[in-house]
Amino acid sequence: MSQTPVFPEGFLWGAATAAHQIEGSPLADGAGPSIWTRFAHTPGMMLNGDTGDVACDHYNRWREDVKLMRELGLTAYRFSVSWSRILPEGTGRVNPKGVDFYSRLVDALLENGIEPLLTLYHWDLPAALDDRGGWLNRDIADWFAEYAGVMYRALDGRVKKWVTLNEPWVVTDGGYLHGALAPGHRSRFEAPIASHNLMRAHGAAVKAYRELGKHEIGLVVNIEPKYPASDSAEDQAATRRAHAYMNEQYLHPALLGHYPPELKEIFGEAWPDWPAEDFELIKQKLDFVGINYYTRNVTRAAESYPLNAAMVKQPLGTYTETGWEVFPQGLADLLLWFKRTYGDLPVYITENGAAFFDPPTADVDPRTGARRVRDPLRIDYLRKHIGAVYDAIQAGVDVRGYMLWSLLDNLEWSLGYSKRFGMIHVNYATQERTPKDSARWYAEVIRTHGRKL
Ligand code: LGS
Repeated sequence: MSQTPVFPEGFLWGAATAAHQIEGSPLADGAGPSIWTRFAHTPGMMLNGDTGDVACDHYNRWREDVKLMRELGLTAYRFSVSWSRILPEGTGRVNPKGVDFYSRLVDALLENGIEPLLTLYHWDLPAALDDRGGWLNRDIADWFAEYAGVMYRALDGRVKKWVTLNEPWVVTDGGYLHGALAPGHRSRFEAPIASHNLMRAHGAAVKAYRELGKHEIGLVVNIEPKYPASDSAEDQAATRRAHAYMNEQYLHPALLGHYPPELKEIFGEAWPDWPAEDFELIKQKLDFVGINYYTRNVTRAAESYPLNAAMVKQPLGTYTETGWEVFPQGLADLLLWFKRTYGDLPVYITENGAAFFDPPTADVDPRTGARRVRDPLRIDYLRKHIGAVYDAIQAGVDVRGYMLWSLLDNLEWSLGYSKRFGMIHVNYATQERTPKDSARWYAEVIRTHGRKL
């Protein structure tokens, strides 16, 4: 990035969260349990035994949180709906109090000039549906479309940007292949089935949207560029597998109507021959794609399950507290790859951000008396990544917005509260919120529409 950036008019500046990570009160007002509530209460699954029972207490403090968003000048907010608040058993009976919670939230956002981006599925499947096979049951495409339809009827018009699934790759890789995330399965045979049903559910929800909704709908994927560690044939092949597995496994069927051939190579006999008509359901016209970007991956051949590839740590690299390399150029590379491969579809950066070790308590600025959390590494990370987004826009990629992960420090899934991604610090003992220096910096970026990066 060389000159003063001028972001496109209407470019959205936002922040992202997910229901289970911030709301707390998972069973309030008639909600049913989700697989994450169940998983978190299974001994040994969560770091430090943390659970989402309270989280950021956003379920009770959402008004305060919307006020904070307004103070920072956000023009968009990406959040997710918890399916089991809406349909406690996953299908059938609708719980009006669950719908009301999100309806009030959306009204408050609109009153404050903040555009809602609503994610229908950010990993918290109703436990009742897991009992019926969850993502392994083909019927889940209908279950998901039913739930989506309830939300479209309740909120379409007020919500104009809908997301079907957040990161199907993580749902499958973490939930069905490696087992570190709910529902905690570890099966090479289940993973392809879960993936395929996620995509069928995505297709069914988009189809239902075309009947019931009038605005925009898309899919959010987590993708990262894979660079070969050397030019050896083995490393090149390993990189190709890793790329197909993470970057093409979901975008290819959704946008091109077929899987990349490498998946058969990776899963072998566990990769079924799918019915051709499934791809008609999966490949629906999308209005945008959301990209979550955190890091890159330098890849070498290695014995590993199931990819036979490994990440090569960069001796000169900078790493975040979660051990992910800071590599802003990767975001620009990725966006250009996306355009080359899938064409000129509008893109939102639906997540980008980092966990760093922030000072544990907010200190007081002696000059102003205001509480402060100094997080210069996060500011540096954000500045460089927003700069990379700008570079991609200059190179012709149609990027329409940037959502910072995350608005608040929150429950980082099985890592519990140990990792803080927020631009707003949360004191979990008192629930006090303190905007970090990065939040003040981001507010200035928004105020100047990115001119002051
Ligand atoms: O909190 C999650 C964030 C944090 O980092 C959010 O709910 C998810 O949607 C998303 O997966 N999130 C996330 N992803 C970073 C994945 C980077 C993986 C790099 C692995 C390298 C060893």
